[in-house]
Amino acid sequence: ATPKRSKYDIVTLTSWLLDQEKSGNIDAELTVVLSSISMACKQIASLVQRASISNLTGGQGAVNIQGEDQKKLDVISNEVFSSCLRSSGRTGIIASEEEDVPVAVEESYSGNYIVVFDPLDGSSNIDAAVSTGSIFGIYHPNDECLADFGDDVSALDQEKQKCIVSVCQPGTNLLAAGYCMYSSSVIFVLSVGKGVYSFTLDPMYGEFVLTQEKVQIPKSRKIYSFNEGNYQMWDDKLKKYIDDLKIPDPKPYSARYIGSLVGDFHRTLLYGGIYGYPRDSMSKNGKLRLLYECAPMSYLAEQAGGKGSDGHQRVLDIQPTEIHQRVPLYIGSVDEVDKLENTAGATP
Ligand code: AHM
Ligand code: MG
Repeated sequence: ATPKRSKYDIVTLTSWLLDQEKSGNIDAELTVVLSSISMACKQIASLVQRASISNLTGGQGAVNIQGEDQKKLDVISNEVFSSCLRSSGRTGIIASEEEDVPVAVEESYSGNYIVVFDPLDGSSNIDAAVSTGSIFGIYHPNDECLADFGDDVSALDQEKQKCIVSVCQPGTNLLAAGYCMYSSSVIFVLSVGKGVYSFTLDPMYGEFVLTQEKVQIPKSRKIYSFNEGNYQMWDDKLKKYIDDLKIPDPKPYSARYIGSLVGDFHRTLLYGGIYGYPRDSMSKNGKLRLLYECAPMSYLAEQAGGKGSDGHQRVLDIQPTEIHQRVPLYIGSVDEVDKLENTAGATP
C-alpha cells in the first residue's frame, strides 16, 4: 500500500525510525545502527553510480576467503559499511562476506549489536551498470552458541573464536534485516519485525523517503528466477519441476534472472513468483551464504507474507555452523515455494 499524503507531507527514513523507537519496536541503540547503515548505503549508491567515471570498475586483484575475485567496489563498499558501523558506536561485532572472520569493534559505546552484511552483492553486474545491492541483518549479542566448529577455528585466537560463536545464530533471532538496491532508483527495504517498509532515495533531498508500507508478496505468480545455465548439474526432480513450469497452462511461467540477489528478490517481493539458487553436482549447498544473504532475505520474505526455504526446511530455522556457510535458497510467493518443496524439495 502506498501511504496517502500531500505532496509536501513526506516520511523520511529518519522520522520513520524515530516513530518506531517511540512505539517501542526498536530501542535507541538500534535506531542509531540502522541510520548508520542507511548512511553507508547512500555512500555506496554514490560510488556505484560514479564507478565508471571514477575508475572504480574492474577487479581489485585479490581473492576473498571464499575464493571469489574481489572487485574494487567490493573492497571499498566493505570499508564504507564497516566504518559507518564502527562510528555508530553501537555495534559490537561485524561479519561481512568480504572478511575471513567476524571482527570485534573495539570502540563500541553501547548497544553492542551484531551486524552481518554483504556490502555489495551481485558485483559481477557492476561493470555493466546493472543492479547491485547491499544486504544486512542485525542480532543481539549471544555467547551461548552451540555450533560445532570442529578443527576450523583451532588456528584462530580466542577473541575471534568468541566472535564466530556469537555471530552463528539462526535467522529466527534476527531483530531487523534489510537491503539497499542500487538500480534505476536507490531503494532501501527494511523490516524491524513489524512488516516490510520500502524507502526511495530522493536525490534532491539526499534522504530515503517512505514509498511503500506493509509490503506483501503476492500469494502466487508465474515467474521463475533461476540460473538455468546450471540445469545439467541439477538433480532430476528439479529438472522436471523447471521443465513443467514451461508447459503452457494456458501460458507458461516467465523467466526473469538478473544475477543480483537483491534485484531478483526485490522484483519477487513486488510481483511475486519464485527465486531459486539450488544445490548442484558441483556445489552441494548452492552458492548463496546463509548468514548475510539467505537469512536476511528469508526474514523479509516472511515479514511480507512469503516464504524462504532450503527446499525442505525454513531457512530461518537453520542453525549456522560456519560464518560463510552456504545453503540452497528458494524464496518468494508462498504457493510457488510450496510447489517447489512438494515436487523437487526433498532431494539429498
Ligand atoms: P556475490 O555476493 O559474490 O555477488 O554473489 C552472489 C550473487 C547473487 O547476487 C546472485 O543471486 C548470484 O550470485 C548469482 O550467481 P550466478 O552468477 O551463479 O547466477
Ligand atoms: Mg553476495
